[in-house]
Amino acid sequence: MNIKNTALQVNKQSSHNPIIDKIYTADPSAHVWEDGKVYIYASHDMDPARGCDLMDRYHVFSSADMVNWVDEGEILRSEDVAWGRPEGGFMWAPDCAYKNGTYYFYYPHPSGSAWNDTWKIGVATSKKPASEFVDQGYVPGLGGFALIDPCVLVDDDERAYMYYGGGSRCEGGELNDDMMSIKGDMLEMEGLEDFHEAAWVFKRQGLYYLTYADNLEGNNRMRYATSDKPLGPWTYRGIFLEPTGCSTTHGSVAEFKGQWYLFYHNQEISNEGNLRSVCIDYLYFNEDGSIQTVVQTKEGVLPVVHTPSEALDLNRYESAASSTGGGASLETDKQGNRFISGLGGEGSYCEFEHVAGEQGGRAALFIHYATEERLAKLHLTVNGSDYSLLNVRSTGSLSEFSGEARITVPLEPGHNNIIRLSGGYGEVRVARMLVGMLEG
Ligand code: FUB
Repeated sequence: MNIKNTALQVNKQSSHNPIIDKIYTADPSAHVWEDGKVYIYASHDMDPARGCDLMDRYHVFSSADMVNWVDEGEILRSEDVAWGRPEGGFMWAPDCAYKNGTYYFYYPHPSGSAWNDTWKIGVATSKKPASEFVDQGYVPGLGGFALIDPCVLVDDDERAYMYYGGGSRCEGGELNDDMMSIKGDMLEMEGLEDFHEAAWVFKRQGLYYLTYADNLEGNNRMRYATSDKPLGPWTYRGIFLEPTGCSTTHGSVAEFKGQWYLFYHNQEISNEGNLRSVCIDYLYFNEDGSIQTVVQTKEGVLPVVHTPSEALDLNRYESAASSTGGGASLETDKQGNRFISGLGGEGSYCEFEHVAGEQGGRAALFIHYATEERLAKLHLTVNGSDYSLLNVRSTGSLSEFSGEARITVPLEPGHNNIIRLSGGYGEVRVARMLVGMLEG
């Protein structure tokens, strides 16, 4: 069953915490999908609450700027789950993953009346991020006591890993390509200190982070550990979220347009531990990759400013440079933002391969750059054809990526267009290229 209940909150200065105040939400799992928006998959604390039994009717929330959030409506309820416990309820902390054109929504739910001994991880799928989910059953071979809080990481090489855990035990394992069954066995995650529940795994600069709730009586905190492998062993790194005032804590970490955020919940609105509300605050890393303690605020976060290109109603996507040469190279700054430097020397270049041209036709390119030169240039070729010299103007510094060069070029149908930017006309750094197909 899909029930659409769209409510848009507009024009706020900052997001304010809690960010969702129309219904009670908890356990936020945040992801940035290919449409450039950030989505929150949350638990729904049904009001009035009775313990955590009645949690049901998952909603998804989306935002293009981190401040204005759209309730995309309900996506799944316990009545839709044919294998679920007859009494319903107990739709606990979910997550969502995207692979090969399908969104996989993972949720913990008991299959029997003895709820805490019959947990399973259900999977619902859709071709859309926030609607039309259909339950596909549960992950076979897994189940039982405290098997809650699934989280799925799709790694850069497209291999996917599932983690879950409650009752002080956290396990992880690789998913098969079907995203609904486990390859081999689940393994206990080694090296975590005081794990309670709420596992969340993300990757930054090649390092895997596993965050989780600890066991502090009545006031769980969030801790984390890191590893250079997706399934550990893990090195414990510390506490990064102090108590929120709520007996449970559960969060996710995501990067949106170059800034990292913590999504978590508190009980600020209701003052009841089972009527919780999702919040967002900034999350910062130290140079050694450790996470600074998150400052919990009432103000929340500021809107992410749209560039002129994003204001255009285009079906845009970001294309990453796949190769560099002639002295140009791919670099990462202290905030983890990637850019291409060394485009000053003659013969230097960066190339974007596999650029999608959809059915073929005109495409607007938005090249985001930084330069100190008053008037530098980049040489553009498309599919081997000499196309244009692009003028780029000073942004004041080589770390100020506020420059945007827009040009429209023809692309071939399919996914094999090659766009090359060559230097030799003044030092320019390129942060990213956005591509939007134009009609007509
Ligand atoms: O929301 C129900 C449960 O409370 C979650 O599964 C836990 O992580 C805790 O937040």
